[in-house]
Amino acid sequence: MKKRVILFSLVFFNLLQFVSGNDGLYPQIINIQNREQISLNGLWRTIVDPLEDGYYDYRLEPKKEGYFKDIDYSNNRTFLQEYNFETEKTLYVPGDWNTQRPQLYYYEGTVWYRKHFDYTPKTNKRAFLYFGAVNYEGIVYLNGEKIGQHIGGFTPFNIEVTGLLKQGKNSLVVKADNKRKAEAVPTVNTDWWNFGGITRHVYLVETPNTFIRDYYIQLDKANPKELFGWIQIDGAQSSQQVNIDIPELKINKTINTNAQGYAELRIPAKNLVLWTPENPKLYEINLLLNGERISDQIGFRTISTQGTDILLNGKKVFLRGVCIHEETAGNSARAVNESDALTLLNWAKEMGCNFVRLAHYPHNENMVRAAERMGLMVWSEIPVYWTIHWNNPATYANAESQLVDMITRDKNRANVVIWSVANETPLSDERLNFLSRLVDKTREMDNTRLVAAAMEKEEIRPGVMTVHDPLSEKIDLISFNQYVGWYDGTWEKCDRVNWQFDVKKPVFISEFGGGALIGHHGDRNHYFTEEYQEELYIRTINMLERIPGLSGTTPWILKDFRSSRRHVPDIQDEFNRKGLISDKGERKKAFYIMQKWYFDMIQRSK
Ligand code: GCB
Repeated sequence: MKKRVILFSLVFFNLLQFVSGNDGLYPQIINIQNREQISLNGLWRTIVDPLEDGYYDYRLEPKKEGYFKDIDYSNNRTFLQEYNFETEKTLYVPGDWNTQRPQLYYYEGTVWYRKHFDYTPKTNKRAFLYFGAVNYEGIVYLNGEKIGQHIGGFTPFNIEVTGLLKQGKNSLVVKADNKRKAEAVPTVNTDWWNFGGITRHVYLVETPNTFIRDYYIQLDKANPKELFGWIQIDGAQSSQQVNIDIPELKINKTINTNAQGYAELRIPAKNLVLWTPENPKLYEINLLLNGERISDQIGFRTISTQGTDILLNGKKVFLRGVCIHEETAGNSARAVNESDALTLLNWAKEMGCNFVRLAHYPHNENMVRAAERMGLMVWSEIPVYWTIHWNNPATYANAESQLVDMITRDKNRANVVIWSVANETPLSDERLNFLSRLVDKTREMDNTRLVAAAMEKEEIRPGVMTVHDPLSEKIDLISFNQYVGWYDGTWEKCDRVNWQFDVKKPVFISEFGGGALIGHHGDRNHYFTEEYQEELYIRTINMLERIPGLSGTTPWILKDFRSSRRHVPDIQDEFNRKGLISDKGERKKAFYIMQKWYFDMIQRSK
């Protein structure tokens, strides 16, 4: 990259931050788990503040003083203090507040979180606060001063705090606010629970003054015998040497960064074992700068399309998938840990999957990394969901900033094969313009993967379905959601429907299915019985097998999940019941239908 381009990207980063509502953030530092870090997870004191009172304390001058000052007057009996973190209730971080405290189950608004921690500033070290995610808006205060603000509930952010941390006790306050807003991404209406809080891990990360902040190491699609990419170091005033070491491949190469800390790399790689679902091979990669090492596990593969086929490493592959929300098995809270990820992903494996659609927002890094080790390919998505404000430049900047953060975090993961820019967005010129810009941005950042969106189907004549969406010209798949037999007729309609497509691209059904309450048995014509759902899956699969160019499917959805639009008492009880597995982990009858279909496919391909 030339100097001008680098300057442009920095200006662009700041501009994007500003328009999207972000403030004070530092460009993302990737691979956080393999850096020196101090955990700030655990119990935080919390003040629930529906009236947004905490912005100022009326007893103090100037008026801008507020809860974030974290002042403790409890020893001063003559001062009337109307808040006190010290004696407040706690919430666990990472986690949502809705499932931790019954009074907060429906709460949408502000909670002030406070953590004290000890620190000893070190010379020759820089320090950054890292938040895996705060839903939806996080405003961060250190020792009483605002240091940053982030918008978007599912992407990481960091703030440099070198020189701001004190010797001894430090006070960290986060105002987490999950109020829904019309112009936000997502907008006010979704079909998942609006879990609030500091929902992902928080760390204090220490780095050398000059450190490797970001890197991209992939297999070249055009020449799969070569690794290519770049390294971005941070804090250097002059050119530096970075050593790349991949012991198993006997690769050891030193490259020089330019004055902006950037270096491109291109390395021939012989005898590479490619990453596949059957053999999810990862290589240890060590990057060395001034004796400091950062390590990662990276796999290499290519993903492409040819006509109506999807090719993994040049070979046709059918994406046997399932959609997943980021919710724990058992109590349906926001999933955060690796063990949560392993339970969900093992269920997907049990069903015969080689692929998961992580709906409808970027899931936590544990999920993507665990899937990579288990041989599950991933569709990763931003929450551009249903009808958002297509004409609002701030809404666009917000969506783009979430996209950029998602790609930045996960661009080295071999299993991520599809970036998705949207879900079920009704057609209009403004929407096409908005989504096309997101597609272009995706390709500009990463041209090694496929780009998709979950589009919508159309019935052009009775029984003839297609997708007539100009977006299908821009993206790599004809990917769409369809609910024939649930929202569109009953299951017998599946027998009468045929599909045709004008565009010759791989067809991918990103959602289908219907609801059933576990243990609710009865006539297969009755909604919400396991028998209805089972019959719907049998008929849907017959219909899918008649689709020309079908290259993958992700039924909706692996597990029942919380949704405040699902009100039928004793059936839904605020759960979307389209899970193939109940919220308590019991397999429904339809689970075994999908499992058989996928395992038969595996057998046939042998
Ligand atoms: C959809 C949405 C998904 C919903 C699902 C449903 O089309 O993409 O978020 O949960 O339908 O159950 O209605």
